[in-house]
Amino acid sequence: MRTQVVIIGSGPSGLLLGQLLGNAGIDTVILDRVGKDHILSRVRAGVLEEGTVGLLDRAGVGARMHREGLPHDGFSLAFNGRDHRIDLFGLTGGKRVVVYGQTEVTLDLIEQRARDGYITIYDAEDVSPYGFDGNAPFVTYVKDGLTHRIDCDFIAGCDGFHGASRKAVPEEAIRTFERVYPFGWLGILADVPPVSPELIYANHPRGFALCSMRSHTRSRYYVQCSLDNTVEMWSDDRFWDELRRRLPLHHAEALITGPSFEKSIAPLRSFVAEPMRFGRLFLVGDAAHIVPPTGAKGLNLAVSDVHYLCEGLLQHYLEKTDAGLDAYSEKALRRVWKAVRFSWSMTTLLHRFPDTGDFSQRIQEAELDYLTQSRAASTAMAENYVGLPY
Ligand code: FAS
Ligand code: PHB
Repeated sequence: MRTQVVIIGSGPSGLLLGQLLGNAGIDTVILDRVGKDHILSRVRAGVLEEGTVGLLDRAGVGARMHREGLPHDGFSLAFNGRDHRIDLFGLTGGKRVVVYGQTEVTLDLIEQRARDGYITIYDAEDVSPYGFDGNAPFVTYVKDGLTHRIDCDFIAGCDGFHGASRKAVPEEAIRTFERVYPFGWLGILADVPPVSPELIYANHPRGFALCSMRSHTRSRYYVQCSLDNTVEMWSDDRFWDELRRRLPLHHAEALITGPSFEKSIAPLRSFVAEPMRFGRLFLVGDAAHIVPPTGAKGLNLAVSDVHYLCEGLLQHYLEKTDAGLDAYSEKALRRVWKAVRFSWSMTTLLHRFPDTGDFSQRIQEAELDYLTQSRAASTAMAENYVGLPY
């Protein structure tokens, strides 16, 4: 088989890249090691920046997002028993975010790709990129016991943190930066109305909590937990009790609880691989960087990578220039590192670290107090949260 661009990974970055290229008449094949149901069973991000909304619209998959997504003009920071609203819309000159689950984004992209007849090969084992340091790259994979080869012009490594693309790069050609956080996020989904119409990020001496949602009837809640915890250690009752303890009283009393139908623990890390291009192999999204979900940046960073790479590939094929491809890694990394910084900053400000004693707790509370009282500091937080320009 031959195609123009092989995309490894059928998550949001691979699917969005495939859709944008397909809409421009550029052939792609997407390979994923698991099946569609597995991909759609993963519960991940929930907040879309305006840039992400715009690119999904450009890809022609924004209709359901606009119907079902929840535009949010602000969120609250809760600490010391009070909460303070960060007025995103007012502080950023009219920008907002949209609450719409990554699972729905992925489903919209999968369904559009199928309608357009673009090729996705699921359950592709041992996907391996080759020859990307030359002009004739190809990818092999195993399906139903048979080894297949796809020759192509370019390979997009959209296969996430644990994927094959970054691992195919010679060690001496790549530099990585990493910080692993000493705690995780225990998240649940429950069909109960959200405690607040906007998100609440809570700092508490017992640990961080986040109140989010997927709709007006489906809530997404998180509490910081120890890395040695398992979901089995957290009954629904224990979760709800802990969440109440970490919220200001008026929210704790208003909280509507019910049975969870999804419960998972996610570890937190900051990770960046440099560069993001190796000849004709381009790393995209989580394959190149990971951020703690505190700043709601993971999915949105994957989308801005797609924007830069798609621009470069369209220039290559339609304008016969490689300036965009040559600029991809530098352009993407400049935005990546700003989002990594913001996500690290939000995580450091809101979580209880092992060495967070009484002094550090007071420092966090003082910084939150300053941040919520200063228009300049709130504006800085707001413009990072809605998403820095591409
Ligand atoms: P993805 O990981 O989504 O997709 C990669 C795809 O590649 C997968 O379908 C995988 O099956 C496939 N793949 C992997 N290895 C392969 C191989 N060797 N061969 C073929 N295919 C392969 N972000 C937020 O903004 N907010 C959140 O709350 C949030 N929560 C998260 C919770 C968890 C547990 C995780 C892991 C991430 C979370 N994220 C969150 C970040 C997440 O949303 C990512 O940023 C987003 O999924 C990135 O999309 P992709 O780059 O497409 O990678
Ligand atoms: C979510 O709704 O899953 C979510 C929202 C905001 C975050 C992280 C996760 O910062």
